[in-house]
Amino acid sequence: MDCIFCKIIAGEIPSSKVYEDDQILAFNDINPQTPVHILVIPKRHIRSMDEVTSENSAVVAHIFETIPKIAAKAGLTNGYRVISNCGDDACQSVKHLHFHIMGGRQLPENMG
Ligand code: DGP
Repeated sequence: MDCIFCKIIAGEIPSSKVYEDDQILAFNDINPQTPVHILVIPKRHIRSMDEVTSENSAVVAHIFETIPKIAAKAGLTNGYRVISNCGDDACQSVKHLHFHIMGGRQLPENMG
């Protein structure tokens, strides 16, 4: 499958990993927009939020259970933002479900 994030999971493309377990991987965004900018992805390919179903949503729950630990480890003691871009209007550029953890400075109130 021609998916950049699947290649990162397979170790075919290097990444700066910050967390990994049997279900998910977290690594630093190659183009950070905030001092801390981490991507969290399921190891199983899910194209976007639109493809989350009752059959695969356990991994999404696991991601959200793990995000606070990843954020704490990254030093985000004063808050952070979690974003998932879905589809063209949201400018989703990588078609593998991912959650941006962004923080390390005061973020703007406006998100759109
Ligand atoms: P989105 O626009 O929500 O699809 O964000 C995709 C993010 O993925 C974007 O912030 C840049 C990041 N990205 C793309 N390719 C790579 C890569 O090869 N390595 C890493 N670490 N991040 C990547």
